[in-house]
Amino acid sequence: MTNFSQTDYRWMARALQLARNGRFTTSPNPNVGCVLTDSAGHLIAEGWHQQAGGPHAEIIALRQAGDKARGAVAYVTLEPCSHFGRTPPCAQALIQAGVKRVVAAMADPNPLVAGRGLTMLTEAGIEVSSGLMCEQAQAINPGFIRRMTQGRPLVTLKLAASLDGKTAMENGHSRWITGEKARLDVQRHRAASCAILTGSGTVMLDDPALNVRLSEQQLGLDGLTVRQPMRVIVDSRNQLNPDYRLFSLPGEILLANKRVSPHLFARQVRQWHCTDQGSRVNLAALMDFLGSLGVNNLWVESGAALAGALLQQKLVDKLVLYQAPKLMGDKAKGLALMPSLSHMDEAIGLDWQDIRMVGEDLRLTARVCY
Ligand code: AOF
Ligand code: ZN
Repeated sequence: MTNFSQTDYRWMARALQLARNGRFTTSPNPNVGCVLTDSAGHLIAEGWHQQAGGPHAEIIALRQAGDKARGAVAYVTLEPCSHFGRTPPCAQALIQAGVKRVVAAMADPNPLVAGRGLTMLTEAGIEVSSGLMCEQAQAINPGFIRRMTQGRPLVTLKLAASLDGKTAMENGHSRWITGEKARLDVQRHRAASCAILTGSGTVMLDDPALNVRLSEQQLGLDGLTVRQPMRVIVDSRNQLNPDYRLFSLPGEILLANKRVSPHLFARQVRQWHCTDQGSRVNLAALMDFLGSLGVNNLWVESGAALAGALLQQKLVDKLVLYQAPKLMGDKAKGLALMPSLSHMDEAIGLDWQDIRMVGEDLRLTARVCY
């Protein structure tokens, strides 16, 4: 186990801070930050990865440093890459620049890299250490890590309910349970997601846009454009037609249905079919498919039926529940449709991660424990 100095912690903390700047723009790539210092621990240059296809964090920092990179220490939040992807390997660039020491927070879970970057650097005579602030680094890229290790996105289910856990009146009326600040918070979550999932029931009831309506300025994006997450609609009974609002708004759409629709959808709408024995869309297969498309973070905004199905099939990793200071009564509808249970040990357990107020509402974040 390497002994890291105070200076090492300081600069890795800065690299992590830089990496987080990429949270609205890097996918399918991870968020990565890099700091270059001289051997006395003075800052030379810094960089963060902005967009897939663009330069990696190390390259931005190296370009900024120029000749000063010779003999420098590089702090990177992810192991430098060793492969030719959309861009050439960063490990080679660090070697060529004459960097003396590389400190990485964690190995790259991408099987194309997976330790090879660190080996490449070591073999070139560079002093290499890994694992500094590893937990914090992992917390920046949970979706990327999930997709690289399991081929599926990290799935977050968003729910909005009253204090008594109700999401809609008996007649289906549900607008608006939570306040404006909570809805703005949802917009930020959408913006940080690669795709948004809902069901045909929600589309037919609410005719939602399911897009990001925040500006570059609101997201703090300097010189970058807001990305519209892919919208994924589960339509097991082929009930949808192109007249719903979301189909005419810009951005990619994946329609997961039973068979090719007889309707003519716009070109940005792709149809995908894989049903299970009950002839419903096979949700596990859908997750694998989304993984293959490069979806790291999937944000679900659905009704109780799809929410219940995803929970029962153990496909939800995280819950974000906005809870309004309202009581809707026992006739109103609940959060997730599930079969009747008879013992407490059959209930789905949660592990609270964060509780805070967002405007007048509560926001509860929990990990789902199956
Ligand atoms: C790094 N630094 O800043 C990033 C890395 O297609 P490419 O060339 O952009 O490569 C993408 C892969 O490179 C990505 O899946 C991940 O393994 C790594 N990302 N690596 O050294 C960076 N963004
Ligand atoms: Zn790289």
